[in-house]
Amino acid sequence: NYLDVKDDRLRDILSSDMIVKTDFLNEKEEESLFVEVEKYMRRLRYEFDHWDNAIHGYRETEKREWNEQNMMILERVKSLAFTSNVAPLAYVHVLDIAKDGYIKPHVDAVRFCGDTITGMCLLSSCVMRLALENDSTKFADVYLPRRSLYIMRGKARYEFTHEVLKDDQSYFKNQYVPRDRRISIICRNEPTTAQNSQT
Ligand code: AKG
Repeated sequence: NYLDVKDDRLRDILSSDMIVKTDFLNEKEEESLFVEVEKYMRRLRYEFDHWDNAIHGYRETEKREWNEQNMMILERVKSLAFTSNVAPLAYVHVLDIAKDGYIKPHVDAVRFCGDTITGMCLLSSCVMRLALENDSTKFADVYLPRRSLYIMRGKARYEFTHEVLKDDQSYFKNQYVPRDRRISIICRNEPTTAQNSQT
């Protein structure tokens, strides 16, 4: 199982709102996505030095056009992840974090993104920690193997912060999960007006 959580209430929430599909991509598909994004990514420098950023050691882009094979993979992601009738955003977020990069706890802004965040994990496995935003002592660790897809929605998306652990903290059920360069290809949907009117 990909979820490590002690609290029963958190387990209930996250078993429906944080789903991981192991081996969502096969090796050829991973390579095909990698080749297309690497053409652009390798020209960028990793950013390390902004202390107030949620992400350290990263480079990123938003991508709208994909080759035919990769478009088919993205269609598979969207039809699996976006069950509500909220339209997916046209731009896909490509995030490349270095071996020593990491993502600090944050909740994605409700102004820019709807109830579902779904990401394919390329090149490296990692541990994602989801903690209750109003009580960070309550958290769950999620194992995201290389080539998996996660679907984070509803309460997991709105009420929990998410982070990707640094290499020296990268443990799942006491097992070290080595961090390497990792690329995530993330689809989000349109913000919902109901969420926006609360802010
Ligand atoms: C974000 O872009 O807000 C993330 O936390 C990215 C998560 C990931 O790399 O899968």
